[in-house]
Amino acid sequence: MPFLDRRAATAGLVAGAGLGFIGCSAANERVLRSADAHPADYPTVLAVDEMGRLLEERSEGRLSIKTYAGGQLGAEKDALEITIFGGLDLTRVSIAPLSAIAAEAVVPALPFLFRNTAHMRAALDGAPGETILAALEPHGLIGLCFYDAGARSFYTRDRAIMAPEDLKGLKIRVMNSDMFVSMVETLGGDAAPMPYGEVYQGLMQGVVDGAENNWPSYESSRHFEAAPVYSLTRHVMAPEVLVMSAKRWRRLSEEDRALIRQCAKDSVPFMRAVWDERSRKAEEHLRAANVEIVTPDTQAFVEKVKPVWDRYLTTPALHRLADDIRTLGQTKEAGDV
Ligand code: GTR
Repeated sequence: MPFLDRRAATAGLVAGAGLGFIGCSAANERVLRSADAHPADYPTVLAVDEMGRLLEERSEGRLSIKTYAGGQLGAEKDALEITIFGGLDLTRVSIAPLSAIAAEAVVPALPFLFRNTAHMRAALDGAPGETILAALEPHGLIGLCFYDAGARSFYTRDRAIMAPEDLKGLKIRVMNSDMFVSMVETLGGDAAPMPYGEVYQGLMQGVVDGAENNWPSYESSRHFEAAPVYSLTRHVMAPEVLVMSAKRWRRLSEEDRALIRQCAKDSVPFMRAVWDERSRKAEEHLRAANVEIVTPDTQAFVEKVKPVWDRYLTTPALHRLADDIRTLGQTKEAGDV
């Protein structure tokens, strides 16, 4: 099934027309519209605001960014499709669902790939990160930068997940990603893809028994109210990515392209500082709230989920990319060359 279908193209037209930015009037060309599923005070939104501030300053007012937070332009899948179609200039999404358009995007979302935050940041700042961003370009998206998304853990309405077997019989909401479906099912659960904006109600009504996300999302979405058992499996560290419509990109001068790339890059350290602080605060708040937090031994999860890697690393190039990331920063054994 093509990623960009007719329904999405129509949605793009409707959203574009509604926002009044179909067409290329001078005023429209100055403001880049950016979508985000998170609320206005979430680190990803603040990061794109910061990028906009830098852009406006450095272009002396020629270019700026307006962010549409809180999913007001639709679910992430729709925002992404509209961006490819050209009805939206920028969108900030999780990298995971992008694997439907570029296979490389699955790699940083693989379970238990990154050892810790430093490892994740080093990989994304380096050659592997460049490769993944560049892989989006033939598909109508310019990958500008990665942002942090911490580690995702399972949360449920009432069952602690101490071992993969505890997922048995549970319907777990996942992002719109085949790999996530496969991961949850390989671990023994029942995967239910669902847009982020529908999860709270899904949990409340018992349509799903649980979901998985990082501390700040678990808190800001208020999912913790409906699913107050958080099991620190930390199974995925899929980063966020900021992408730009290649259609809009092609209308920019070389100079403005370079400026946009640089401003996006320069918003990353800002984002990381905001992210670290927000994660700490979210964890603190959730620990003080009525949330049961358990810490399972993750080794059984690591073992059980291994077949998922083979299922999604379908070419030698993808294997190499995953290997380059996995081995990055590992200290060499004595005798190694
Ligand atoms: C969040 C991420 C969102 C979205 C969400 C989800 O961590 O920031 O972009 O992907 O997870 O689970 O749908």
